Amino acid sequence: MTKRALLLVDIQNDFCAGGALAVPEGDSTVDVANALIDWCKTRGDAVVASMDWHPADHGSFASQHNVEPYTQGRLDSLPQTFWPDHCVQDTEGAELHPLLKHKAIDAVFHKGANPQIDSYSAFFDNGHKQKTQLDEWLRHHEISTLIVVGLATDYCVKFTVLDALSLGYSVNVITDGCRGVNLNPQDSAQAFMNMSAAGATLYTLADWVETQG
Ligand code: VGL
Ligand code: ZN
Repeated sequence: MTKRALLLVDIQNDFCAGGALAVPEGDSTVDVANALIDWCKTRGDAVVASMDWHPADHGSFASQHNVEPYTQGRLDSLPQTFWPDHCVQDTEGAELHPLLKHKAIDAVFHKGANPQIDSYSAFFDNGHKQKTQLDEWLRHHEISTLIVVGLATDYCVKFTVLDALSLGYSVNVITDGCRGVNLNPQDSAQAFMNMSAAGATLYTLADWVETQG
């Protein structure tokens, strides 16, 4: 039996309504995530979460470069979108959404703590220089299949899914449990296509529940 985990990507206040980097309809990921938490807990699957977790002077913040949010630049010699200050460690904006069933979460993995580099993926920083503990935790628990939902489709969900696939996980993305920033209107659709082309299987929640029993 291959063991499975639900991975909740960055379902944090700052990516939801009223947050510093509010993703359109970001809150609507919470009901889908909670339904999957119940579904997974019933079946003995693990539930893990990533959290964007920046120091106040993080290099991805436009405020650190005196530029407007959402402009493009470079950080650690990589192309970088400069964001509004968001998910600052130990602030309310960095907390998990209050309606998310967070008591069900077995382990949380923080990312983005190094001020010099951004970290969209829950597995690696954007330069693939440093790894979080997520891969080791999943291996330790003999988990090889992931169910992924969260924020944002076109950044942290996409890069988490692509890294998971390259690490050898079987990855299922629940599309209605994800929402994107969409700096360009097609970014989320493009991201889902990239994930699918790389080997992820896309489901709606209804499809998942129907086909996986
Ligand atoms: C994210 C932009 C900046 C995300 C994190 O969670 O998708 N996006 N930091
Ligand atoms: Zn961030």
